[in-house]
Amino acid sequence: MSLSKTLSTENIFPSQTKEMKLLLVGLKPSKQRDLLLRDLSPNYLIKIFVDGIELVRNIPKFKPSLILVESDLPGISGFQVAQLVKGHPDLKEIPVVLIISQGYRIGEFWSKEVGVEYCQPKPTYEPSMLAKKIEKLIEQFDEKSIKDETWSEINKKMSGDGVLASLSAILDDRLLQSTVANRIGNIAQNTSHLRNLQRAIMILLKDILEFNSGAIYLFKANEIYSFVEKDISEKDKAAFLEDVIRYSEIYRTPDNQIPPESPLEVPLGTFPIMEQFIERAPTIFTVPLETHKATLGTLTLMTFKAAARREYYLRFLDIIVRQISLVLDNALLYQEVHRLSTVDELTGLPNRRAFFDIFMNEYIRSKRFGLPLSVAIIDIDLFKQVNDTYGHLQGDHVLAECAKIFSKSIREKIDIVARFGGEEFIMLLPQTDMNRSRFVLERLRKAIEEHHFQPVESGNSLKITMSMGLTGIDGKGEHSLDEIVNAADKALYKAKELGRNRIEENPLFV
Ligand code: GH3
Ligand code: MG
Ligand code: MG
Repeated sequence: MSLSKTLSTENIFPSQTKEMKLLLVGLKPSKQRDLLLRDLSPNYLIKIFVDGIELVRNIPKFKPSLILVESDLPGISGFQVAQLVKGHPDLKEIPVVLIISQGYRIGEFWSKEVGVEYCQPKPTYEPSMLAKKIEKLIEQFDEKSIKDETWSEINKKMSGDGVLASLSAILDDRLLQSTVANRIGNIAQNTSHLRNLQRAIMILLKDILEFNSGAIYLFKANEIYSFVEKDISEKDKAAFLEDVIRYSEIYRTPDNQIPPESPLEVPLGTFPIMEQFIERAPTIFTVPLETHKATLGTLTLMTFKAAARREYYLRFLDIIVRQISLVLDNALLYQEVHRLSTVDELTGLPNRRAFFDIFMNEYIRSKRFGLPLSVAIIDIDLFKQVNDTYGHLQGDHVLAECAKIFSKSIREKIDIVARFGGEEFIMLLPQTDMNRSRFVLERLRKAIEEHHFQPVESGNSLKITMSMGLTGIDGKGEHSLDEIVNAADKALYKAKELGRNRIEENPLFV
């Protein structure tokens, strides 16, 4: 380091002009500045500006290797200088060092947000240390990363009022981003239900962008949630969904492989017709919904507007997809946790807890409308022998297969079969009297009796039977849920006593 006391910004080694790197400095006069520049001037060309706008305008002219500014500058502040540089796709690699005049904590926070490489508090920074840090940053920066033709383009944009126009565009983006983030945050706070969340997101998007159809495709759920305009024909809608799938494929990663079946389409609703478009040539935008862990799926918007402003849509989508991904990821997680707490893992049937929730609702309904309701407990006969003979794994397999047979034989969305524990199942038949229930159970008993359960490994298939205890209420008396379950259990006990593979009844009315 030179001990030279010169503070000249002129080159003191004329022979090295060509190789010397240049610093743009926006620091107001002070003793510290003089000390800092004394350390730097032997090795670098230094151009000083005391006005932020002037400094930015001169970036393309001097092609600096580093920009050193203080936050409190006339024209535009050092923060804004930093935002302009760091928010510019071609300039953002140029290192920026910020000297913060006041409020260092918040200043440091903003510096990091903006992407400033290094910041120091004005009152206390150590000039020689800062000089060393600056040298290091300059060393790391590769000037060749910005091409000559890029510089001349930047020059055009930054002349005249270009600086302020660029700055206000950046600030507008930031404001829009945080406003939309805030709105999405509010939506997420009000609902964790996936479908409601997606509907709210679509409505918000519709407030901001013009589009005719929109879809959120979640890979894991294998569902497409779509919102279409009222006058969109079935044919156009089908074509749109096809496009959603086609364009989404490129965003699939190995951990969300192409599912065997096509995704389920869940309509979220319709938009009112905004405009009658004459030209029906759609523009489609598909962007990935990503978190740091994975690609959750995609967001697709389709617009019939002939002159869809591509740049505008893409920039806007880029701004908001992160927030959307974040809240969807949370909702998916919530849904999964909820599912795990209500579903029996082995059989995929509702567990005991989930069963009692449904049972309670159905009981209340039965009482209110005076409707019958039946409950049956179903127990595999001599299941211990299955485990003992074929192993526990085979036992598990039989349980899972039983669940499939049950699900096939009951009335979908009306009757409920749950795993009650071990090798016991419980069935709820709402609005069903015992005559009808007996018929359903008998059919089930037969189906099980006739079924050949496949071996997990090799060997012969095996057969099992089931005993069932049935009870029912007529919706007129007063019962507790436990009382109803106990009545069914008693009937089951009787069925076992009387030789198994049979149905016994124990109604709770006369
Ligand atoms: P019964 O006809 O009197 O019901 O005879 P059982 O052998 O079925 O009845 P028991 O209560 O003596 O035995 C039930 C067996 O079910 C014992 C237990 O190992 C087995 N079991 C319970 N849950 C599971 C499970 O999740 N997987 C497997 N493989 N076996 C289970
Ligand atoms: Mg049992
Ligand atoms: Mg048993």
